[in-house]
Amino acid sequence: MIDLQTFVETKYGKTIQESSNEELYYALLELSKEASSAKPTNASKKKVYYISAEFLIGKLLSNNLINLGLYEEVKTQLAEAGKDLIEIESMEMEPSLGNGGLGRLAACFLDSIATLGLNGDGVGLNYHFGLFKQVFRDNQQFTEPNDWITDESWLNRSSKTYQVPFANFNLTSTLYDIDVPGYKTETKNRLRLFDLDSVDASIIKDGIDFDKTDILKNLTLFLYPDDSDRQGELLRIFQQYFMVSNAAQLILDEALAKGSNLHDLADYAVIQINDTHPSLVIPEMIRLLTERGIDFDEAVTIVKSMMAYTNHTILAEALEKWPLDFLEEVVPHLVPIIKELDRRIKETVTDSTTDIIDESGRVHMAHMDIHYGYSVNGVAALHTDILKTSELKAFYDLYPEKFNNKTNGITFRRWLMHCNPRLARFLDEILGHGYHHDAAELETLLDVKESTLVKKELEKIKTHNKRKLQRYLQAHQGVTVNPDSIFDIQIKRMHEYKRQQMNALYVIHKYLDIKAGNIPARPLTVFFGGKAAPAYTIAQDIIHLILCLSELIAKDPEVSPHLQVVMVENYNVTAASFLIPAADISEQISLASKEASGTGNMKFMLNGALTLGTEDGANVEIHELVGDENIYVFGKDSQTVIDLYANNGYVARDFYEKAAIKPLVDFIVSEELMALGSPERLGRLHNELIVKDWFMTLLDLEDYIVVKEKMLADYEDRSRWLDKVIVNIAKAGFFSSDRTIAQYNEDIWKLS
Ligand code: 26V
Repeated sequence: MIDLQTFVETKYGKTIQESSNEELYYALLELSKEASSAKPTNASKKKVYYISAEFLIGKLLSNNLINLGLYEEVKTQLAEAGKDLIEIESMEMEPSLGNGGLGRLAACFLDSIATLGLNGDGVGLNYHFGLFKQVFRDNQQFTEPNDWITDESWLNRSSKTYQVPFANFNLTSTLYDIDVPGYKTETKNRLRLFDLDSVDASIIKDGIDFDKTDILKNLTLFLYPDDSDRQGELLRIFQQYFMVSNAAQLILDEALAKGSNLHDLADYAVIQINDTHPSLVIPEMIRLLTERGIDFDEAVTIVKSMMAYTNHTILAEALEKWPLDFLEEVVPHLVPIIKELDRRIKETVTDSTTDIIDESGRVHMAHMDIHYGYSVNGVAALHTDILKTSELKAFYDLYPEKFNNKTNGITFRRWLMHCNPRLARFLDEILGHGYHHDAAELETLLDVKESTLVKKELEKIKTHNKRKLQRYLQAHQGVTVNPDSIFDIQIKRMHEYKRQQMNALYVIHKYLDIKAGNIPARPLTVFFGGKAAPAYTIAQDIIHLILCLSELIAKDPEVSPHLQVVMVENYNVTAASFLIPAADISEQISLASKEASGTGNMKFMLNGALTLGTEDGANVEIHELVGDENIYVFGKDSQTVIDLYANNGYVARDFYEKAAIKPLVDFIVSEELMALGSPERLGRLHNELIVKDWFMTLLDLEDYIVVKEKMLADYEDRSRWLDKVIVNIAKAGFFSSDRTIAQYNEDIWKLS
């Protein structure tokens, strides 16, 4: 039992009531840190190191209080003094140590690894300004540094430092730890973030620009600094090597301390390589082992038995290939090792498409991972199938035994208990607490499917969450939304394959329909949220279109009572935790075959939204679980899309010429929109959709509109809609990251 009153009085010499929200935040930060630092770390022999460029952890206060078992007490004691935990948590800065799904998955996994009592740490970098902060001006995205590190924070500076050798200098790292307490567990794990003391924010000019050559000052400033030029690419290599050299040294240290003789290193450590950003850990570990007296052949054997690789995307742009001469310039000591690893493959494998170093001298990081790791996994059933039969077929033919699927998951601590406490409490009332530790038990909700009382309560909870989102948006963006409207939400990184532009074309359809006198049964609010990479012009153009549509509609008194478009500024984990519980419609409309899994789709389902989606990624598994009745599926399937790419079979213009499509696309360059926006941006997007449309927006547009209209009509039968909601919540248990992590452990890590 904690006594918050005494704690606050000792710290500030005043009562809870007299303290400001900021003071209370810092008191709770200290209290939570004390509670987790009192927990021992897991002492078992073998440990997993989840190395990742991203950990999108979000604010930690509520989550840590939940996991430490302090949440209810703290909330009650604050409420007794007239204070609100949500407002107190709003004082916390959100770390932006990630970009999207890959980073958020890593954060969910850390929570589940700790909760299952497994021995495992995350290892990454402590970017001082993370990914950029997004601001909107003139209906466009601008980028600013996200200054998230405050004097007091979750970071604990440790005394560990390592020397990291580069071509022209050595760097000395500093290690920061963030404790990761599991949900009601005895032990804790940690997120280990390496940093460099000499990094200097004063070199940042004009938004997020800085001197890319000044490595001592820039190394850990930003996640994914612009790599559209040579200096930018070199900086990425500096960052990646700094991350993995530190990680490898830490792993060796910890194994030695536990009694490893290095020959048996694989009994002490397994490394999960999260996408290709950490792939240099393979040659680096070989280098460090040989430096410590292990001969090269044995070092290769050891490394081969401890590296496991996860692929998170089949998009060519994200499959990293570093020119050998770039590596020569930054980390020359790794080059002979990489060349030897490549030589050994070329000696035994005739298929040159699996080479590590290709004819143009580029090093394919994923190829190195697959040849020199013992496990390769995809992140949803369809994605793993596509890897085996298409993208990585040559590798699957070589090593079928290495390939396995691990369908992604989400932590229910954050994505139910924290973000939707009303729903969590209601589920506790009708189901008990069993599902907290075994999410599959959610399925017993099906027993009360017919209950009108349950439906009424779910309806009430949804309205409550819509109001909560309404207040959040009012406070943060000055936007007023209508909680009596249908909330239709698409939140994710901006990318053509995710097809936010298709949703925008739907908005145009709806706008024109209302203008033509077809008034919808109920108002619709379409929410978007997502950042566009600064060098990705078309993604910025799509944001521009959405913002222009938002303004056009808001200013049109004929349309605005029935339709609203909201582009949420600086979409992040905090915004997601307000948006997801308020959603009626979950937009998962990627071009089939392109979204490896998606995890937002799982969060929406758990929070009682229905999916409007293509047969892509984990949508396929959601569809299988809930059945045809309880999901809205449209569009061409992945095989059709793969064949279209193979045969060059898609011609955007043929679709554009259709009577139902042309007016929608042409509206992008209509007088109305051009008056609000940039003719250059709108014109470029319009042209792109007609002459290229690489991600086949127009292919599925008509089907999308038909199915979305059906969905909106179905919404009006509240009882049947709520039947579907119940099935979705009940079946969401499969997507708990506790299940995913149990499978990683069972099949790959094999920790005790
Ligand atoms: C993307 C970008 C784009 C901006 C510039 C830098 C950069 C670096 C890497 C990437 C690759 C991101 C890979 C990724 O986030 N994949 C997502 O992983 C999720 C978790 O497995 C999965 O649910 C999503 O479908 C997949 O897109």
